Amino acid sequence: MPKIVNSWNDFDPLKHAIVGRADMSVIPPEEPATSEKVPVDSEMRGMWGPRPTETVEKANAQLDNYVKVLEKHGVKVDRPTPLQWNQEIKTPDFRTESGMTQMPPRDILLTIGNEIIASANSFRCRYFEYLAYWPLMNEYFENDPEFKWTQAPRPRLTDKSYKHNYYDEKISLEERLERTANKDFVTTEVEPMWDAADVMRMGKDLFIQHGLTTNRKAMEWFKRYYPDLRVHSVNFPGDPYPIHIDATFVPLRPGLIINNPHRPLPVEQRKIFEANDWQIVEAAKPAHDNPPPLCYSSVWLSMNCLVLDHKTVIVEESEVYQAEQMDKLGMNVIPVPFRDAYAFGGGLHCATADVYREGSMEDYFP
Ligand code: DAV
Repeated sequence: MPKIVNSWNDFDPLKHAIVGRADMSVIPPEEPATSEKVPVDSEMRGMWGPRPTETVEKANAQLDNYVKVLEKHGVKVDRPTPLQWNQEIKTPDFRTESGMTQMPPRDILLTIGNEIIASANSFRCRYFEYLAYWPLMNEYFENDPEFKWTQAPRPRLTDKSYKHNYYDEKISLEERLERTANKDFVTTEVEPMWDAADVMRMGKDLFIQHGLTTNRKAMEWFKRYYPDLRVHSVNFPGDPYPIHIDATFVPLRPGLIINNPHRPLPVEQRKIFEANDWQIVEAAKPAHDNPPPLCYSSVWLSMNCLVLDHKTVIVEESEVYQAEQMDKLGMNVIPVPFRDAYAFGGGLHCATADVYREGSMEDYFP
């Protein structure tokens, strides 16, 4: 039987991926984790409910087009099975009014070698999001005898998992940045919590962002679960809402990373890259001053690109500065329109999860 699942990084030749769907997406009500995340001046504060049908249709049209582009470039694409998210989510420990989406598989599924781990997300509304991927996981399980189908320990997400009154409408941007610098986030350390999009895979090394969606106990969990890998906790003090590493620190090929200039990796944490002759380049500025309507993410989705191989990258069509920089860095750029999908959970990288990339576990930082 064939090997279906294999991926050790974000740049080796991509052959098989999952692309999300926007169907039945809901703007979730505030909860201890998300109220901390929605910026005070965001139009989304206090608003929740099913996303307007027209926006879902537009997002799906761009997602479907993205799938066609990937297929044209030799990538097999699978899609999740949407669930009705506009219903109460309830466990013995908490209840919340609704779920969210199955648009960004990158937040939920972490592929490491022949294993796909479903994450331990800190948002209550995302508690059952993994179910949208279970039909695919089962299919891989039935057809690839080496595939390891894994679920990380489920967090309980009781009130003890969050700091209360952490957030207060009056808090200034300076205070937020100070908290980020002090690694003081809304989540507590009572249990491991992590989003898969906080993990940057680099062969033998995992660089994991400590921020609003991933805590220190998660780092400890990764260390024990993968004793043969090296786990590095990274943080980006310039980001007042540090959530997910893929609009902040994005590898393009072995030896080259683009870094959000507003969120530079601290000097101390650069050493491992410098010692191994990796280049960290400041990413080009975004082409837009604001994210599209009803979008959680920042304009830095400009750098949330999908690398198809060491020379080829997909960049959002309107992100002309990022495309130009990629070109200068020696990458062939494939432009794909995607802004209508941003509001559903992110950009071109967020919207995918790796199933198969060529290559094996390399040690890039010996
Ligand atoms: O800059 O808003 C978005 C990352 C989504 N996965 C940002 C981070």
